[in-house]
Amino acid sequence: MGKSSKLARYSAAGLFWRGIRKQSWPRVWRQPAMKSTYDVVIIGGGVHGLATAFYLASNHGINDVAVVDKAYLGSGGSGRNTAIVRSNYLTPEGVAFYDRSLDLYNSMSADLNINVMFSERGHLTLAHTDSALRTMNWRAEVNKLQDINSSLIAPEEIKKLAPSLDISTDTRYPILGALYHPPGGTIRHDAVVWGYARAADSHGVDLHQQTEVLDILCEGGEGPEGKGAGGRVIGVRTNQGDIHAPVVVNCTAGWASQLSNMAGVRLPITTHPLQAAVTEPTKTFLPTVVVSGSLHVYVSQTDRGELVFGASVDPVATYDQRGTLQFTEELAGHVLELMPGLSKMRLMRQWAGLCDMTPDYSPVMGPTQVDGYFVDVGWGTYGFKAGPVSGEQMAASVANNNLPELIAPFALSRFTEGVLVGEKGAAAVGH
Ligand code: PYC
Repeated sequence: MGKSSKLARYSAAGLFWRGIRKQSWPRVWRQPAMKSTYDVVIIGGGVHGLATAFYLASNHGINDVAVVDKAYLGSGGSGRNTAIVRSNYLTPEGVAFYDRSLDLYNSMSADLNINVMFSERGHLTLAHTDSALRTMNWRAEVNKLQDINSSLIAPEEIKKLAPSLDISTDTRYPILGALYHPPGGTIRHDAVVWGYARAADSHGVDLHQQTEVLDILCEGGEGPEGKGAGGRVIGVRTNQGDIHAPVVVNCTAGWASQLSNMAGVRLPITTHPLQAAVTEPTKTFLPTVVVSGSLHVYVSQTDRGELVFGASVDPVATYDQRGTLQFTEELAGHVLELMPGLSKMRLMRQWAGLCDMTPDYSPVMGPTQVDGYFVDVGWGTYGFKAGPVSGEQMAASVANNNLPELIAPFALSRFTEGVLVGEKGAAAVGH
């Protein structure tokens, strides 16, 4: 297609006429037939899986790659999160890792040629108790040592940044201070999925939706069917047929441990739903992201004016993704303690996603005891913000069959070696 007709096809006017004439839209990525063999199969078509595919192709020249997803791209955690990004973690390992992700998010619109609507609006984590203040101070010091812009601020400064917060001292949970992290913010999560999908596709990666993995095929392992330690992966069985591949990467959230069992690799994960909700749109009045651990709530306002709320994970481990009235009631009560002026706002809808929680609130990444089987799992409530760096590092791990320095602390072996990366004090809200 010539340059001018391509322009006509994608220009605003071109798209407008296409819309009103009800012409079909150009496909953003191909729908290739599934081959029986690939060099690498990635399970999970969310940000992590797509980013891993993209960096495998773009950084390492490995493009005989299939990404398979049992539903549609971005249908799991990537489309259900509250789109918050930040790097103000508690452990030096966590800070370095999430900071690299923020770097990649910062240049993503240019790198992937798609507007991901990164809004670097600042991030406030409120402290309502002396012990929370101590933790925020601790985080601020760890952050500063790694050159992360993060500091403890007093209620008066908080009020300037988020005027709708009630900073009076006679509330049940008075606001005593906050960890302020100016580089934090929000990003349009769907755009991130679409950007990576389109970029991976343009490098020759095959994206297969509606393709569910039913088994991971192995040989030589000590367990039944050649699975488990000492074995090697030889492919996957899907509802669309078998794929032979010497490398399989598990980039799933929600069912990560069940899939891993298919390779005979047990993961220390329990799965809990996390619920979120959105209000009707209003004028912009909340310029930052606000998180309260004690009140189990975080909130930001979208460019459309809606408030997006999230909570802690539900207390019971389950794969059920239904919303509950208990969540809505608790959320409303807690939000009104923080911002009493919102009492007339209406909630429009709520949803849930699945969070794979590990004992130390850090992910599990890299090779496993089954040769060729890699994991990028255990993403708890922090998976979206880690998508780019995970893709970059997992691609390097697969390409070089090693554990890159940035993700070495998150190896599965840490649970047997007892070297945990305790991130609970910085993992979103009190869980
Ligand atoms: O860790 O920043 C976070 C977060 C936000 C929403 C869920 N987790």
